[in-house]
Amino acid sequence: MTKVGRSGFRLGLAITAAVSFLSQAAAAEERVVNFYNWSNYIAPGVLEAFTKETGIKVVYDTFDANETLETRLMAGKSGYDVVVPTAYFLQRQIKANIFQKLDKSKLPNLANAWPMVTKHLATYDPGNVYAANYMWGTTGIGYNVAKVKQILGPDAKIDSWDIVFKPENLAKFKDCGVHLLDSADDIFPAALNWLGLDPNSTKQADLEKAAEAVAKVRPSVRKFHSSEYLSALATGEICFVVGWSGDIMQARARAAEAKNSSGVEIGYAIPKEGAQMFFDNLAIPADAKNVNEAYELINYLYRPEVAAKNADFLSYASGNLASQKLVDPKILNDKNIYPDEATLSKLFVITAREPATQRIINRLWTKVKTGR
Ligand code: N2P
Repeated sequence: MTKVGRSGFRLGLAITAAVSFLSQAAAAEERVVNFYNWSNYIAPGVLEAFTKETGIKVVYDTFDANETLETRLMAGKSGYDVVVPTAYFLQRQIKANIFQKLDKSKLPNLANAWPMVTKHLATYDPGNVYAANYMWGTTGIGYNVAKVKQILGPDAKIDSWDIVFKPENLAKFKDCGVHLLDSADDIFPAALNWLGLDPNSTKQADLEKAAEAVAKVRPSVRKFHSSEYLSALATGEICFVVGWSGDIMQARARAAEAKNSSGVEIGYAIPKEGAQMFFDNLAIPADAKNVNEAYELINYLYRPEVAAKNADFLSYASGNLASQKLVDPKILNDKNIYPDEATLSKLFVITAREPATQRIINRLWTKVKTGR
């Protein structure tokens, strides 16, 4: 009994060893890329098609705030191979040495990049050494068309930040539901711009005025959040948001698809006083383990047909110029997605903040949100 038991045990060990050897061999062969991207920021099917073609498995994870990404990257050993920081975060992250220089010989499809965008990005990443633009967009106002008509009258137009920052205006939307991005770097510049101050201001007194403007409308805000508003707008659960262009237009598309059931129509406005234009970019962390796979993924995302698929589905402009001939004309001709010259002249960009300024911004933001 003991004998049999012992040999059975030995056999068991031998099998376990063999199985573990085989699975290690398989693991050594399996190619993986860990991709950490914004939520609602890739067209369905893109990553699956990449895996099918290359055999590289994509471990996909999402975030909805630059601060979340930055905390993980700064802590080191994030485990990510491709990440998507917004340009004004990228700028200081480059200084903190958390990215590797891109080997452009491994990214032939960067020849498709849009020079207008590459030039903008160079103000954050001189020489475009560390990053390639993925998508870009604006921070504006999303609204439920029927609710706006019902509340403000049939001829009402949403075209000014007055609707957000005059407390008596935003209060009208309180009951049907208001969300604001949980992003100080989007909301404070909008408030500064509305106040007639420099949206890029780093003066404490200016930032305090912006915080005060947001604090005054806070009683009308149901939630500060940066991804939930997409479906909440589409289903009619909320009627008003300060959010990102493409997310709001994805809500519009989703509501239109569900037309018979929800009947929700969504509008997006770039206010006449101006709005922020942001650039989100593909970069490889310095300590990435799967660097070749990261290059393959970035190069794949830069194929014109892949970039066009993303622009079509996401309603964000792609940093890929060659993709434009493949983008749905409805998307390409939508000035809220691909702004024309007149719209572009109203847009502003923000630059990286010094740590001291960022600390002030973060403190004011927490205070505004919590009311303390
Ligand atoms: C995608 C939002 C990306 C824009 N959901 C934020 N930079």
